[in-house]
Amino acid sequence: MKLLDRLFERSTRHVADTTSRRKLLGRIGSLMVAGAALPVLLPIDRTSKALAADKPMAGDPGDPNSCDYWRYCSVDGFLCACCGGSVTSCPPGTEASQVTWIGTCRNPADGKDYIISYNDCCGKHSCAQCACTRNDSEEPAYRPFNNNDVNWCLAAKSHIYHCTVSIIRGVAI
Ligand code: ABN
Repeated sequence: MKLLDRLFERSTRHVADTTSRRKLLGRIGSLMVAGAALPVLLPIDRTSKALAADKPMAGDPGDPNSCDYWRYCSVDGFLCACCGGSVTSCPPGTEASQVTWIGTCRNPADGKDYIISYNDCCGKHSCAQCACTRNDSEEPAYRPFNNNDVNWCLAAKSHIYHCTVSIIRGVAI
């Protein structure tokens, strides 16, 4: 009986010593890695950060009130710069949509391609100033995932479309 007890105790201790601790440490490690990765991987709203970071740049040629301005290469809508806002900020009383159209535009100053999001500003009736439909890379409406003729305010609190901002999200490589 004593022998059986000893055998059982030894094997239990072995399992406790090796498996559980390792597993626990492994789990803690995984949690720490996952915790660090979450803010990067989750679709967290970073619009305000991007808006704040997108200050006028050196080497940013062109007129933001004109459809020809380089950042507008894939825009479809009224320019917020002509509506009491700016290239990157919605006019007072409106709110940026979080779901957007994304384009890639070349900055003629440095020859680099930039990823631009075209957020619609919502909550006031249509601005109706500086209507631009450049739509580089856009495809017809029967290919909806590649079509820009969409009111992105449908995903915002107010569905009423006012104008569109163009925010640099990064360099395309
Ligand atoms: N994304 C601008 C827009 C708004 C309403 C309808 C068409 C396009």
